[in-house]
Amino acid sequence: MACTRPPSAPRNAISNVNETSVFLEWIPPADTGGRKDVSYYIACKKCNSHAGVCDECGGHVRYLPRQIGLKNTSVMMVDLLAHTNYTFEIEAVNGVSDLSPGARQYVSVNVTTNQAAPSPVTNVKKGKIAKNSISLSWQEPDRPNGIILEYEIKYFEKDQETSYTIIKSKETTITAEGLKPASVYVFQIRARTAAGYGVFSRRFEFETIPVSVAASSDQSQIPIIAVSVTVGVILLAVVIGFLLSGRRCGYSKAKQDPEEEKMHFHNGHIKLPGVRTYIDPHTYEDPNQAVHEFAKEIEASCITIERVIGAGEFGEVCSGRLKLPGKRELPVAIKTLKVGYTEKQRRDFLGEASIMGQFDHPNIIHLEGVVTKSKPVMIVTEYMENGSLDTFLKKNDGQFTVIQLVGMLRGIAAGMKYLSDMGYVHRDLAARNILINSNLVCKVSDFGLSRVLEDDPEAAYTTRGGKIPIRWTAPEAIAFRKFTSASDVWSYGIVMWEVVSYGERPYWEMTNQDVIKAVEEGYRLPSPMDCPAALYQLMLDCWQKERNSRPKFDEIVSMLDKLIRNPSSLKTLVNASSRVSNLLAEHGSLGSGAYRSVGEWLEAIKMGRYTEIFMENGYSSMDAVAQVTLEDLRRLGVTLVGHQKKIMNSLQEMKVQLVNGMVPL
Ligand code: ACK
Repeated sequence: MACTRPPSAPRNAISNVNETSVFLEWIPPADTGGRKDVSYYIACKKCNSHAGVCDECGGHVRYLPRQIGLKNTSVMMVDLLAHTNYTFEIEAVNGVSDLSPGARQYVSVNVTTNQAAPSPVTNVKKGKIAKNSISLSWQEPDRPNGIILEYEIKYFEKDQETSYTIIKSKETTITAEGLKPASVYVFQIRARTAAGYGVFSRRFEFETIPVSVAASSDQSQIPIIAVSVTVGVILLAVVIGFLLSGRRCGYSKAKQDPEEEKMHFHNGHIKLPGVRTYIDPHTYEDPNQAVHEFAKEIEASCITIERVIGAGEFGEVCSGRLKLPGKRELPVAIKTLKVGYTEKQRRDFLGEASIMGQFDHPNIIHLEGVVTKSKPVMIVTEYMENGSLDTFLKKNDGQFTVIQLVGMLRGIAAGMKYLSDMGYVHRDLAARNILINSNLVCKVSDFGLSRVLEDDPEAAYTTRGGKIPIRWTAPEAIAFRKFTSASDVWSYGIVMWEVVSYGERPYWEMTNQDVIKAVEEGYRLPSPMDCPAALYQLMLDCWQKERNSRPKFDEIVSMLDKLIRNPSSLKTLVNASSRVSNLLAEHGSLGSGAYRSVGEWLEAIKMGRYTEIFMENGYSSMDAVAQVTLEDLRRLGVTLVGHQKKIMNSLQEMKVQLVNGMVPL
């Protein structure tokens, strides 16, 4: 038998970061070393981007399914640190690798993890316990994964879980008051960062002391019997009040720390309002006050403008650098307000900063601050290297794996979940309003009030006078301006379609009126080419007519997380021949359409080179062409993906127009 050798390095490794998890995928080495026992080993290094040094990751990182001896060409690393640079080296090894003196053959991938929710609080201690109160203290979670904004403490009487109380606190101590004497209470604590809540801690049980002990331990001079009578009377009054009001649980006005908010729940019927709610800057009498409440004033001398990157409604958008005293220099995007603005324009321009400044989430564009004390007035945000998502995808048509596309969609959904939790309705969610950075992290941008729609070239006036980006907007928002998080979910479905079709224009060149009509009649966009069935189903769910039946953003995030964790679930693609069927409830005939012959049609889309092949294979009429599937195209020798797309999309477009009676003559 010939000598064998170690394999070459794995190829085309790609990564997908989800908070503090990283998914890696690669393809096998070109050379297996003449052996069949190739497996993979993952080396993990944690790198300091400033010092340029890397250390081994240590034992806290978990590898799914394993770190050594991987047979599959993918792996997931979980429990990484947040906001940290990692280098993963994927090495292919076989039975003779250990015997070889040669250098290791690996491919390396650099990633930066995102902010994540904190790990659970593990260490909770009881403090002072009285008959009606329990004090607790705890330590910050082992992995805060960011700045802890607050803690949520949930407690209830043991075995009475359906009636619980929630206290919020910025401190690591609280006192729960208004408790029953001699009763066991169960406490659970969780921490929140900008990335959301971590999971609750395990249950900690503490018991209030009985009245008699409390009385003696307080060295009260009042006889125990008197205390008991008083307690009895109070309890009786409480019970009567309780029966009269017909309520079993209500808002408690227990004495509390001003930092704490406290709410009672019963059977989950009282909804916890958003942890923080978005405040409409319009509610401020003086808009300047709103800006300075939510945005930091930056000295113009800290900003260096480098180049113009685009044009906004109010002036140029530039890239540049921000160097605040004592901080690292940052690349930033700078939106400027052009000279000669009116007071209303200034207010509307800065309105966006007043909104953006209220948000703090890894998938929402981050506001660094504003310049209002000198001219030009500027809004400074983090810099997103790859610009707007729609342009970026068009430029990189077909270049990403499905997992990467789902990663982008997951980010957008997480940002939207955050906004909907804050009570903010975006109204103009579209790929053109998403920015993407060099790590392919997508962030929702373009915030505003009426302005948002005024400066969107896609927005059109409706018969009722509003300006709406029709193709992205839910029917109820178009018809009677019912803009809600559910209408944002509809728009999210359109963004999913834009992403999977690499920036294709929704409904192609159909007119707005035809889009409204088709959607009203129950037609929906067909699946993009090569779209996983699970993703198209999610799009259709987002486009349910009944808005309450659409999924919520948290459900969308969980669904996408599941797909990312189980990539094989993305392997089933929408059947090519059924792609257009839901737009084509009643098939018309393409024969009566815009083109008189197959040749004319193929010439029109610059695919004339295939005319002969089509004719020779029986696709000699437009009606026959209507049945062509992607598999047929491949069989006919149309192997270039770009050509396949051109032909399939043109067919779809003709069918869509047909459905709406809009075939151009
Ligand atoms: O597609 P683009 O390059 O990305 O062109 C538009 C242009 O400015 C006008 O909006 C780009 N842009 C806007 N905000 C940012 C940002 N924070 N980082 C990078 N580019 C941005 C956008």
